[in-house]
Amino acid sequence: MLGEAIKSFPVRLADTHRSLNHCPLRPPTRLAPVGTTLYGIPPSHPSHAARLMVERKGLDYKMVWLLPGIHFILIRTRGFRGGTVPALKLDGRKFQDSVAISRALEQAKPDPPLFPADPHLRMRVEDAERWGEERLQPLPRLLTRWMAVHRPDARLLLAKDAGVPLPSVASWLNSPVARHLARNVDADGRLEETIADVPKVLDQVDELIAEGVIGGDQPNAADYQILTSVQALLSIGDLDVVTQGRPSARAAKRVIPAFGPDFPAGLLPAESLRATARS
Ligand SMILES: N[C@@H](CCC(=O)N[C@@H](CS)C(=O)NCC(=O)O)C(=O)O
Repeated sequence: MLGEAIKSFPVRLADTHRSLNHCPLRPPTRLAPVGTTLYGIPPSHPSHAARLMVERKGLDYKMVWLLPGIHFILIRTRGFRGGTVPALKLDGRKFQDSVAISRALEQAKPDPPLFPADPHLRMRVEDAERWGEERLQPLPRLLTRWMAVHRPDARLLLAKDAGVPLPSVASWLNSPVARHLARNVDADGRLEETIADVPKVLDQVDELIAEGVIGGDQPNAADYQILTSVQALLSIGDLDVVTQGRPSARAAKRVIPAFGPDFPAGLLPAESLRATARS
C-alpha cells in the first residue's frame, strides 16, 4: 500500500500542491509532448528557481514533484547520477544543479534571455548567481533541516505541505531521513553561525538590488537563484526581525510570493536569535 502511495505520489502532488497555486505565472503541471521534464521537491528553493526559469523561457514542460525525504534516491532512478534536485531533462540531455540548468536553458532557448547581452553586466549576473548558489542557498536549507530534526512540528508542517498521505505518520517515519539530511550539512554544528549569517548575506542581496544587478523588471538567472532563497528565509518566522522590510524581501515577494510551509516563530533557539538581533 505504501508502495502504491509512493508510485502515485508525484502525479497527485503535482496536481494538488497548495503553495504552487500562489504562483502567478502558470499552473504547475501540464502535459508536455516535447522533451522537457523538471524534477523537484515542493520545499526546495532551487527547485522553484529552476521551475521559474523554465516558465520564463515559455517551454512546454512536465513538472515532476518527488517525495521529499527520499527524493535523493528517486532522482537516481530517473537516470541522474547525483542525488539532488532540481534536475532537468532537456531534449534527451540531463542537467543537475540550478546553475547548470540556467545555462542549459539559455543555450536551448535564448529568448527571453536569463542573462544580459552586455558582457560586463552578464559577468555581474553570473557572479551574483554563483554567489547565490554557494553562499546564500545553503542557509535556509540548513535551518530547515535543523528544524526538521529538532522540532516535530516543523516536520509535520513539511509533510502536510508536501501533501503526503497520513502526514503525522509520514513525519514520524521520516525522522531518520531528516537526521541523515541534517548530518549532511552539519546542521547542529553550524546552526549558530548560519543564523548569524542571515542579516549579513541579506545586506549583500540588498546591495545587488541597489546596484541594479537583480531586482529589475525582467528577472534574470541571479534573480531566480537569489530571491527564491530569500523567500525561503522569509518563511521562517523566527527570522522576521532581520528579514522583513528590506528591499530583498520586497523583491523576493515579487518573484515568488510563496512556496513551502510557513514556520511559525518559536522553532529556532531563542539564544542564537537574540545574539543575531543584537549584532
Ligand atoms: N546547489 C545545488 C544544490 C541542490 C540541493 O542540494 N538540493 C537539495 C534540495 S534543496 C537536495 O536535493 N538535497 C538532497 C541531498 O542533500 O541528499 C543546486 O543549486 O541545484
